[in-house]
Amino acid sequence: MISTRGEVLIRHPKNPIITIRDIPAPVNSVFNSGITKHEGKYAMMLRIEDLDRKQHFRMAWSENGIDNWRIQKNAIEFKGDKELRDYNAFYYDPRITWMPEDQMYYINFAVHSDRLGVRGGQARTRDFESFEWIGFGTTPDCRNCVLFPEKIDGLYTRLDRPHGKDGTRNYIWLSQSPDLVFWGKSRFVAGTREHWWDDAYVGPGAVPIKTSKGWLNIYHGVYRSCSGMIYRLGTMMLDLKDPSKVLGRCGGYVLGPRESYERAGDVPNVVFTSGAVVEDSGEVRVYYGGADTVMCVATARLDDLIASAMEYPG
Ligand code: M1P
Repeated sequence: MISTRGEVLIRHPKNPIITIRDIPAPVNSVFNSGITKHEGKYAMMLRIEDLDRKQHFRMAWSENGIDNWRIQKNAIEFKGDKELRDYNAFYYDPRITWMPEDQMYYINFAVHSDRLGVRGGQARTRDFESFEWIGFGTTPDCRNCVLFPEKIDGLYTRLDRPHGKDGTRNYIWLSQSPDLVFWGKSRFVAGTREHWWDDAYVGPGAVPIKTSKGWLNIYHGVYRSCSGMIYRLGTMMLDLKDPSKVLGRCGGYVLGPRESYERAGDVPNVVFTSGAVVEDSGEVRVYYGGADTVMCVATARLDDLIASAMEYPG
């Protein structure tokens, strides 16, 4: 195994924890899946790419969040999804936010139409048995929408990542809504850093984690190398009352592609997170896709992630 010295996140020795061999159907890949805990079990919403390159979501359940995943046979269907179907799109990168005040899990995901562009899709569930389409939360082109787990100033609040038609200005923004229908109060949060590991794109990753120092945002940053993009994970700390304000940001990345399952796959050199679980012990498990092909997990102490996010002042 290659040394992880210098990275805050430590890979689990059982990585990759889910591959296509675990899926009870012929599929191309399983990666960038959402994660939460429900009734004491780890609930993962798998992003699966089929052999024809269509995508679907499926639930997977595990007692320990590492192995023995029970994978649902059928693709998730969203009730009332005519608007989604009419968009003639494929969808991907689900993020799951538990919102205690609504007693509801919200699911944010990217909805991509070749003709019209990519938008933020929104759905909800209470039990992971029936799912309801809420509606689009953005116009094109915007993805990587992640809902905070509580309202801020009485408003639903999300991070997202609009981008220019030419693939530029891939920056993290924040928007708020009274009802998940009307979104506004949009503010810039953080951009790329020239000549750093996150110099080409940045995008929100896991659902923000509330800490004593602020909202911990585990994000992905992309470096444009001579032989293609390299996707890595970093941390930043956002103000609790106004999360558009960056209090701190990591210097070095906290996880980058090093192992073969991160280096080789459909898209090489990618680690990409759509969710993390904070354990009572103070450990954070960051679930991530490797090379757009497999699912993996890496862990760190919450305190160490907080320290990394405060390395440079915002
Ligand atoms: O192929 C790498 C990643 O490319 C996209 O990332 P971003 O949203 O930053 O442009 C997404 O399609 C993501 O799923 C994928 O892992």
